[in-house]
Amino acid sequence: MGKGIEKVMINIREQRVIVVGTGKSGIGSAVLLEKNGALPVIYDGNEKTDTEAVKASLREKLGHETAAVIHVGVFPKEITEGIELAVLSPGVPVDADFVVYMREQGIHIWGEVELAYHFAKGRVLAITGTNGKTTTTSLVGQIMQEYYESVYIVGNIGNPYTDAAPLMRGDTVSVAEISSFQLETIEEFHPQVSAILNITPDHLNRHHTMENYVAAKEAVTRNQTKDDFCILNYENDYTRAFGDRCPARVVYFSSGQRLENGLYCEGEEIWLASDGVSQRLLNVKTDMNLVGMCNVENVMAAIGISMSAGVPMKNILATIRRFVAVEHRIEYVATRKGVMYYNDSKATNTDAAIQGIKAMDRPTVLIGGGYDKGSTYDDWIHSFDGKVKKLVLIGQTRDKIAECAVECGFPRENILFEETFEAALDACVRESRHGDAVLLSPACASWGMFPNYEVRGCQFKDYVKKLEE
Ligand code: UMA
Repeated sequence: MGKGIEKVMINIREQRVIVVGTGKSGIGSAVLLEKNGALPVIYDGNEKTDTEAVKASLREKLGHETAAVIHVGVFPKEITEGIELAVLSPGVPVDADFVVYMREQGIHIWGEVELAYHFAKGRVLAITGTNGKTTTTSLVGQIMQEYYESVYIVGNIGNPYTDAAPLMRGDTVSVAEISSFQLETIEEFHPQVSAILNITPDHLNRHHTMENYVAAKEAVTRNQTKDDFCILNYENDYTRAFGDRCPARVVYFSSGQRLENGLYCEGEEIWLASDGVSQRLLNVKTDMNLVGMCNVENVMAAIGISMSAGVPMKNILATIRRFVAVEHRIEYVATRKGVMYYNDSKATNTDAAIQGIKAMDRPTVLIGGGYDKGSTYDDWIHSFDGKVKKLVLIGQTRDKIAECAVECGFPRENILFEETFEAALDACVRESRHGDAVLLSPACASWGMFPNYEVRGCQFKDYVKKLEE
């Protein structure tokens, strides 16, 4: 892996800089700007934004009152006067009217990641892809933390890059989960190692076309050179094809075939091949605590990233053996009376829930249902693949899912409707037998029954842990 890149510093001292959004990224950006002598002019389109709460967050992070000015509601065009730079939160569409207006005024538009990058030090490993980003980022983060001294895990994973940037040193390694939203507003962001895990249709309401979405993902490599690495999935059409155009050195991984060069999984083993000579690395059943082919891919990607970042293979493999699933993502909870319980509460949409059920290798009692986001469930039901012996439904979407399941050929008599989460869990215990799995992977948001998916997952785990051995 090459050295960290020398960056051209921008002069923001005593300059007014617009910050859009008052979520994590907006607060992080405003604090970083103010600490570096700029005067943030914060704008949030939500007229209900609690400006006092925003000021309190800024005060807490700055250690003194903020000098920032906050505007909410309709965009006040007059604030753009004399402004040269605006920093967008990732949730702000780049084609929003006020963003287009700012661009027309000659204002330079950066995302929060680009701003952080200008103040960050050391090397960056950037992980993107439609699915698997968080698990791969967490695993790579742990591998780096166990080998290097100064490591930050930042980005879409929930830790704004701007929060960590001022703490970084020349020898820092940043492991960054980067979304397509964040990649739309980068300019000089230059990871020494990047990874695109997979690309399947997602966020099309924001990006409008698949072409734009793919281009946003590929942008993670925009500033890379042949001194850098890019880890790509050989089994995904988009990422495989991108290998030919990628400006960095490509390391492929494959869950479907033997590669001449790269990482691949054959049977239960992961191998590393170099010019056709393969070295066995680990067994996916006995050396990993993660289940499912999606996680085998995440582990292969993590190996590719970590090797490229200079970590010796024996250290990489030792961390993989210790690593346990990210909480609420196909997380193994416990075995009770021969039944394995898995918490996949994070599966708040059908795509994620498909990964959850695919990861099961035994008859499964599945808990589904929750808040209605207007989703369709056919693809999820089809992915059951004969493994779901009982479907226990809860929440607002119960009837809609049941109707769809029956239309897709799932036997009506194997569907149970429950009023409460507790009743659903009781039903799972009743319906499962030695050798089965019970999986909470609802394909729906938790709202209506829980404040968030974390609470739903924790209640599931508490219940399971109290069951008799
Ligand atoms: N806002 C506007 N105008 C708009 C849109 C939003 O003013 O047109 C304001 C909102 O009123 C709100 C603020 O912007 O006050 C919210 O900004 P945000 O949506 O960018 O949210 P943050 O709290 O800054 O969190 C963001 C990421 N959110 C999104 O990309 C939507 C978080 O990823 C990320 O963890 C965080 O920065 C730190 O980097 C979340 C996410 O859902 C987990 N990501 C998507 C995903 O994973 O699928 C991409």
